[in-house]
Amino acid sequence: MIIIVLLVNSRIFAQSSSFGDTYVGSGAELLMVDIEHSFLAGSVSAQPGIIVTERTVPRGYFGFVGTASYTGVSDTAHVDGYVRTYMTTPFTFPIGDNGVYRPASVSTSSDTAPTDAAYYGVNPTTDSYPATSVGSGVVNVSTTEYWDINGTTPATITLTWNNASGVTSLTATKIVGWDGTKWVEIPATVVASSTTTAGSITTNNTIAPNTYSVYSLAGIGVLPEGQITAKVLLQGALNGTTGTMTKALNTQNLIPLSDPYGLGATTTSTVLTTNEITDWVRVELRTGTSGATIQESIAALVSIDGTLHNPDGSTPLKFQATTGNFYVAIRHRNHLGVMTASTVALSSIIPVVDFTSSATSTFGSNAQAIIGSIKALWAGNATGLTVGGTDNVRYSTGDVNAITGYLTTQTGSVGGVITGVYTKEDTNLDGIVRYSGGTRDILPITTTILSHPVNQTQTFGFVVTQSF
Ligand SMILES: [Ca+2]
Ligand SMILES: [Ca+2]
Ligand SMILES: [Ca+2]
Repeated sequence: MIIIVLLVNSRIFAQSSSFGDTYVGSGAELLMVDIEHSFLAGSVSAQPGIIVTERTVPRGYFGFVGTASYTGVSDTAHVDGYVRTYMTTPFTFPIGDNGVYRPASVSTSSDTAPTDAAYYGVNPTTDSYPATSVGSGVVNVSTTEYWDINGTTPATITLTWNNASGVTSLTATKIVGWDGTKWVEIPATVVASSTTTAGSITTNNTIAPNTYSVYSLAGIGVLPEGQITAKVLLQGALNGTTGTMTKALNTQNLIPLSDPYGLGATTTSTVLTTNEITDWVRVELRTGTSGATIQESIAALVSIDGTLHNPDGSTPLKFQATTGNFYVAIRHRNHLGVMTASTVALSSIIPVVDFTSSATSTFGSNAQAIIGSIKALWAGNATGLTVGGTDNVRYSTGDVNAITGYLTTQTGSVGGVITGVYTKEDTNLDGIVRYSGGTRDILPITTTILSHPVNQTQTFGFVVTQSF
């Protein structure tokens, strides 16, 4: 049953001179009962375009009753003022201000206890809701907008944002309500399809709209964690034909669950399996002349296609640093590292650092091996990563000796074979260290030395040095 609310002191001023001139005056209510109002074409008693209702108490309202609905809402066609819903079904208030459509929604309302809402495209501080008066955990209340939502019927409340709202971090964005003296957080969850330029957030629980005077967004302008989408391939593990890397260490359960660089990162076997991880790598943010100063280092996991994952399997990579310009270096325990040619800006726009692509400029010359159309870190650094130094791959008195020495120590003979190990002397990352045979670990060393573009004469004495 539909209860039609009495229009007390009903004074509807429907001016017809131009698009958007319907005005619902003080104390009046223009009701849409069981009809669909077209904001583009108008309806029986309302002009198309923007409908203005009186915002000052006693207010005017544009009401929706029964099965009423609307179409054609936009920045140039909505209600500039108060909209009221009498419906139990979820309702999005077609409201805006200053030529901008900025809806809010409630999950339910009621014939006998309707809910109304208006959008104010102004700094709440100027309307006596100071953005700087905040409760625990609330930062950066919006200084550009708020919503007045009123009623006693409990409902979940959804607020929206657009590119003018200043949202920079989805995780930082909150719904806040003015409790009479300050803005307090109302537990809410960002709707999954949201981006920083268009999105919405819904309270986790139902709430009587009258609980708070007005509602707004907080966490506006908060920078997200610094994030980088990154990719790198390891030549020693790479199949040049398929362009993907082996995950032999993974399938043999040889990859340690704590990172081998001592950075305190841990992962799980599930993450390693699910993401087809080849190995751990070390990612550095560097500053200073030639990126000589390491500002931050994290351990990451590289999957067989080169994609870097956080230790929990997620992407993009997350850093403590949230803003700033950094050289990005990716290093590995037995490959030569690579670094960007110039600094990369950490910001709300997540940069992409793809070291597998020849389009990505790298620091120094011949920074990586070129295999067909892709690039990969130079393999063969069996002596291992020197964090504070510059590593190289050299034949004698170097990386070959590291392998022969390891085998001699472990097996008593250079000709011995060790299986099931996770060690820097395993240059092709197959979990085996051996000196001879088709999968011998000497091979990546000689490949790096003999294929280096500067080593035209292909001498074994040539030393390949990390390019930064
Ligand atoms: Ca209110
Ligand atoms: Ca070396
Ligand atoms: Ca090996």
